[in-house]
Amino acid sequence: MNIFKQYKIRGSVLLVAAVFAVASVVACLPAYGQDHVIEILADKDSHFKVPGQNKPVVTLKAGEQVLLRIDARKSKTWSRDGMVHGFTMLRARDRARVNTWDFELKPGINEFTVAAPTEPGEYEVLCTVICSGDHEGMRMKVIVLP
Ligand SMILES: [Cu+2]
Repeated sequence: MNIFKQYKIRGSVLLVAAVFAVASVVACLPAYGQDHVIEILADKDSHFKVPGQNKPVVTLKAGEQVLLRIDARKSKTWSRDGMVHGFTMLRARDRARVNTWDFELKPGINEFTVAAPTEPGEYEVLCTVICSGDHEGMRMKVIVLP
């Protein structure tokens, strides 16, 4: 192997390493500067669950940016496009939709960066995919603090 060829190989190794380093940084970006990660399980028994809670309640501060990390597990039925649950939020007082909080969940981890409503109060998350006979009961409370 001549020196030129060696340099070439070393160069491509460096390039691959550089690309990998940049890709890793980019992959971390959505979580950068995020301190409020909310973990939710959209379970196969058609219930939302929050680790460490008997009844799932999520508490947010008005307007704060959060990273929703939702682990979705397939229930008895799912939508044609392969989504196993939905996740949409309503204002409890008048059932008005919070437009930015409307997601469909594929099996596995789903991550969304989203701002909490700016209006404090009580909200409700509903599943929007008919995931089983218990789908109607797939709800979770969200409390937005001032
Ligand atoms: Cu569901």
